[in-house]
Amino acid sequence: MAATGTEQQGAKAFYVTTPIYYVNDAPHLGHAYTTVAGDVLTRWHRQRGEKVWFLTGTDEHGQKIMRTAEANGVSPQEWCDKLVEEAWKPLWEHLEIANDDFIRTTQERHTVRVQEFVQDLYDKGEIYKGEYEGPYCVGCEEYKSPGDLLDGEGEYAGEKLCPVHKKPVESLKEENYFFKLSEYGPKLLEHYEKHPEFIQPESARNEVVNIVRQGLEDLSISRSTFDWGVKIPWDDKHVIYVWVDALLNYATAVGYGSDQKKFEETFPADVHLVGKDILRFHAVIWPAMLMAQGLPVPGRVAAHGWLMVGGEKMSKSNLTGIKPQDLTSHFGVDAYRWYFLRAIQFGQDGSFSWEDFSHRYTSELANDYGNLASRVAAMVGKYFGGSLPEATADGEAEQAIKDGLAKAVAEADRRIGDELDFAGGIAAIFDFVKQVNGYLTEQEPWKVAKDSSDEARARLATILYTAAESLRACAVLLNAVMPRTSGLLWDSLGAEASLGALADQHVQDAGRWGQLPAGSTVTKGAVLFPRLEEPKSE
Ligand code: ME8
Repeated sequence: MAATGTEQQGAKAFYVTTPIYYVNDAPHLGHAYTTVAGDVLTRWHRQRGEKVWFLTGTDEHGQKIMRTAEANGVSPQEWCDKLVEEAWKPLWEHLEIANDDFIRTTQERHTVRVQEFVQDLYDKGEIYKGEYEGPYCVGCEEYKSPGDLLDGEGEYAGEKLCPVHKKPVESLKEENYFFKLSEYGPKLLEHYEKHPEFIQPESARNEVVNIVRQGLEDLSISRSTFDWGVKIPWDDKHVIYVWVDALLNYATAVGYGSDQKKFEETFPADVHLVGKDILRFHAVIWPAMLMAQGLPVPGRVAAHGWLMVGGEKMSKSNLTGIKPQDLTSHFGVDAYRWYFLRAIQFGQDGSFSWEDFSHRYTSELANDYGNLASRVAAMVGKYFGGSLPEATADGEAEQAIKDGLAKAVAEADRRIGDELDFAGGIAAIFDFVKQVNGYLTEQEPWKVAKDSSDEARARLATILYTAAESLRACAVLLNAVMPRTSGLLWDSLGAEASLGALADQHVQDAGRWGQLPAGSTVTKGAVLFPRLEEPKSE
């Protein structure tokens, strides 16, 4: 049962964010990976009965966007509007992302508050004017340390390259405003020490701690050679550095400076989900900005690995043309949402392969899970006229299923809900699916059905009830990952009539046995995971 509005009044929401993505191009598999992870995490917490806030959006300022718009002969605003409306929002809708808000950094609710934030820091003496001279990568929108650059070869011989983009960096010499980031090193280290959970995974945490230990430099927070950005309020020849502008979305979107109640009920984020490429911004610069303002810092910055293609980080330039929609049209949206979280350990890099996806789809989704659902519905139809029978002959085999379910629930809840170990949590649920399949294979209900004695009928009823009640739990546990097929299964079990909406079922309660009442109307619904068509030739 969902927690009631009164219970939740005033409580802080479990607040999760994705990065706000650059709209210089359409979203690709990498962006969808983070956003789906956020969606699964927040759906899981909603199904714990918690109040939740899930934010995503787009990062629209800076030189990269400006240059892309110029190259396409339109204004940056026109470019962003088009991409957001025609590419970004439609993809999130297609992937069934249930975000509570979508922030765009060109919105006034954001820009005005960014100016106020920066003005405040300036008034507090945290910002000073100086000169920046050094390399800058427009691809990363980041100031680089000379020591991190690569020596160019071939067409780039004699130039210094960004280690991420493998393209020449630009040499900047500008009058800039600086934030006194260097002063926050000790405070940050103290925070990391006191809150070991602040940066996830452990390897990422160590990397950040090392960077901060080596000493931080002050951060240039303005640019003066172009104007696509939020103006520095006291000096409009400068625009605010795009990362300072972007990070603040996490505050401005939840009422910073405009709706104190909403802000207090939401901020700070419990989890900032990020790719490891932008961990430093979130785990060093962002908390330092908040500390300078006397605001609370986020609970956790969780960095995941990269989706790789051909041994390199998947990016707009090396995608080999695979779009999320190419995969969803072949495998379906639910399988897409499931695959990347199931196949790649969150936090580590992973490669996508069409073969691996097809293989896992067929063995785990279609054969193990989909078949189980359709076989059970078919047998309840055939042997009991579609009315779920009562279990009156529970024995050891049934107890093993109940125990297996209790274990799967506890493990999935801990791994997905707390540890962000999506692969481990999903595996726990699918181990249970396997166990139920094994149970049916051993119990052979199709053989028991041949015997019409009372004892055999009771046995058959018990076996089918056990399998259906197990499926009831699977629908609840998999709803966060695969909302469409879980809904179909819920319908096929006739569960809504007695238990209510699937999204209102609490995950931590999914193991309580006996929830699906005898007499429920079980129908053979749509096939959950149809057989795949011939794989496309690549
Ligand atoms: O960095 N594998 O935006 P961005 C996994 N605007 N995830 C990937 C990926 C890959 N190959 N490629 C991209 C920005 N991502 C800034 C963020 S936040 C205040 C500002 C995902 O469009 C991953 O989440 O370059 C990564 O961190 C993000 O997209 C970068 O998106």
